Amino acid sequence: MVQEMVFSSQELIDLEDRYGAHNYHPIPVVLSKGEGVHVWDTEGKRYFDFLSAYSAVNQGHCHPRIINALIEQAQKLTLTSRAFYNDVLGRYEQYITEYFGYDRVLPMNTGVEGGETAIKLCRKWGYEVKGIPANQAKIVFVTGNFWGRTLAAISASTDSGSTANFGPYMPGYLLIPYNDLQALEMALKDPTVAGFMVEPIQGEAGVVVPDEGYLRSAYNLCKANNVLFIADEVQTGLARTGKLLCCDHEGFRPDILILGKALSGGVLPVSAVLASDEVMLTIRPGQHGSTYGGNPLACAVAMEALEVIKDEALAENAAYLGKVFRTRMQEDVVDKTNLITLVRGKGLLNAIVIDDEEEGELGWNICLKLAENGLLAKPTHGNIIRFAPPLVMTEGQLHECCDIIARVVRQFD
Ligand code: IF1
Repeated sequence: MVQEMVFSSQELIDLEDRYGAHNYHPIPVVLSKGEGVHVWDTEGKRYFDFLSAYSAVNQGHCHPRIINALIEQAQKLTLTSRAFYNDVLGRYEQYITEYFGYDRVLPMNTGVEGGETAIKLCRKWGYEVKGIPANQAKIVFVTGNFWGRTLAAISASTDSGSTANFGPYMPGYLLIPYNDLQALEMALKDPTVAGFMVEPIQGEAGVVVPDEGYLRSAYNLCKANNVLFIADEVQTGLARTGKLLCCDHEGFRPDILILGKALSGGVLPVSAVLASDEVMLTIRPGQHGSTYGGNPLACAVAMEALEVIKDEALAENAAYLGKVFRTRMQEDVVDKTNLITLVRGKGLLNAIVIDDEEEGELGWNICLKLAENGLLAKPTHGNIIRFAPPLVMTEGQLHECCDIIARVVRQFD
């Protein structure tokens, strides 16, 4: 065995800078180990992970049951392609469709592939079931949406950082304001609209929570206009907001449900699109797919990741600890400093908004200081810091983290 070379954090950062694309600007911390709510850097410093890989490790880093499922399947069969059947996919398809209450699932890999698949399904349904004239199907999106980095995804984006100099863009998209039912009602009058795709809470936009009842009313408007409601629960799903799905807070089932991230507990990319027979069976053999979509390894890992969510009551824990977190932030940060204007979120998907009009370095500098104090978070849009720990956190750990956040923010006040 080659003697493993020991690199310092700085040497590892320099390697990425020299040889990697510069498509990220990470917080300067180099991680080498993760377990539960903690991660460790190469110098052995321990941190609370308050980003959870953007809600991909809801079950905590390297959950033993999920890792064991990975190892067990990895020693048997990892990938067959869909040219042949295998002995895991069918069991997984039954398991996940019964778990969420849908007729069928189309397995993919990344969240954005889930979004692309949902749009293709919706368009196909629009032409073949709703009867929209060829190539005229439209999808309604809301401003501030984020569902990935592909050309179809950025074509819906209203963020210049995501769109500039990547044109031309995908046609057939309508954009309306988030949390605006009148605008949606107007848009749905267009008979060529096939679907409305929305995040129940906008993650990238800065944990933007719509008014109570918005989602349910939007769903009702879609039903009234024979339009499919597509829920992008890639970030809000899988117990993150205190319910299994964020849409569960308003008691309706999306026509098309997109899942990703924590579907694999942060072990490998697994996404899924769930829908009814009427929608799903509009795609026939050879009309969609992916080399790794539904591979045995992903299916085995995803089943265990979903079991863990139920067995460890992660939704209930997220609901309870979310209330504790927002109360602590309100009392110890918002009410005690002039710096933070508000805390918002649902379950353990929260954010604090900094009163920093020039959207400058304040969010970044606070996150650097949080890292020094053993808590990892990253700002979005400069003045918003998202806080999303793994859902396995205990109340004691959460209070310890709130103490760190309050102490650090007060230093900047
Ligand atoms: C990055 C953001 C979060 C998502 C929703 C689909 C996808 C995402 C609601 C696509 C992905 C990731 C992408 C990642 C950082 C992270 C992110 F800041 F970019 F926007 F979470 F808010 N729908 N979000 O949030 O899933 O293809 O990535 O598996 O691009 O830096 P993916």
